[in-house]
Amino acid sequence: MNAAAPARTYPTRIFSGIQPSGGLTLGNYLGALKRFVEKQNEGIESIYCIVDMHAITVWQDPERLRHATRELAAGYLASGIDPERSILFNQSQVSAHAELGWIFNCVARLGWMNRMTQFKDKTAGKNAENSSLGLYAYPALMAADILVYRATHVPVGEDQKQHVELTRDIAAKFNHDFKVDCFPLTIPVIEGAATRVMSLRDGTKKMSKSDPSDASRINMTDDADAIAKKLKRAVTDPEPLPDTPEGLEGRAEARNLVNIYAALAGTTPSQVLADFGGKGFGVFKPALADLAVSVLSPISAEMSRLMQDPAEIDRLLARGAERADAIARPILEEVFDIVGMVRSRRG
Ligand code: AQP
Repeated sequence: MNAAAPARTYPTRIFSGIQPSGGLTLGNYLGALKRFVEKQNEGIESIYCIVDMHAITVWQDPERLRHATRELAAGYLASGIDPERSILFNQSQVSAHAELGWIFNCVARLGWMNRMTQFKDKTAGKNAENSSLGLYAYPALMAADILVYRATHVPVGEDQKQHVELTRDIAAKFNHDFKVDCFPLTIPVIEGAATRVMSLRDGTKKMSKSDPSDASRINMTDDADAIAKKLKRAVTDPEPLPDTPEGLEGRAEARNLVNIYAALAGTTPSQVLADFGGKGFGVFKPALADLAVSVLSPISAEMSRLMQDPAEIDRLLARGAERADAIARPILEEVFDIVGMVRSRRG
């Protein structure tokens, strides 16, 4: 292991995850789930995870966590993830994540972690000293989630870009320190019209499942009435919509609604403005509500159906975990060997 290892080729493999830290939002759907399904349907090997160990970096009621984990699994399935073509499981059932996570805690530098903006955002206005050590170390565990499968691509929303860049730094440092080519430099895949869906109450804040204001987000389980009401009350300005995206400059809330429309319709903001330019929000918001309901209602109906059989969801997750473990374990054993850990039990 001392000489520089020959360059390795890493087959294209996708990994991504979502935290069961509450119900799914439209942001999670457009920024993540919808795109996961597109990747799966392009035939790319895909591993999708319910990152329950990340969720507990902030307090979670155990019963709610169990429910949110199953509901998130239902959300993946209802959105179109096929548990045969993709691997779908919850993180805590594959212990290789935690094991590699510890090794990466020893690779990542404090200076790198101090620059993570999500930690700063999540502790803003609170006593950071009272945050869990897990919340601080979260990006190193996320690097392990990705690299324990040698994933080459991670579809994420804009907010996770910095964490994927840290994953690259950790991979590069590990490869360099041990003079090996063990991990790929994973690429964040941030694409589409809605890589950062904003709060309906404040166009400068990300739509988030843990925002205390339910009016700030559309939940995947909201009914048609709730969706229409939330969009009707969404903060906007009094001006009509412009004819081109350049006219959205300085109009964060208007831009957000146009982006949401474009992502839901599978079109571009330019096309949306070609159709709605010059019209006011009194016309645009009801059209957006109809579109959102037509996309989300079948998914939420399917989620409710799946949630009637939690044992079947648990069975699917266990099967997914077995398949994930079969990929992760040999990679982890290689890492232990590189690091110099004696593994006598392996015979
Ligand atoms: N508002 C968003 N716009 C676009 N993408 C988003 N994602 C989340 N919010 C938006 C993407 O969804 C995936 C899963 O995110 P997560 O649940 O692991 O954590 P998060 O990014 O911290 O999402 P939340 O909803 O804000 O959760 P809480 O409130 O628990 O922190 C990621 O790909 C993310 O980019």
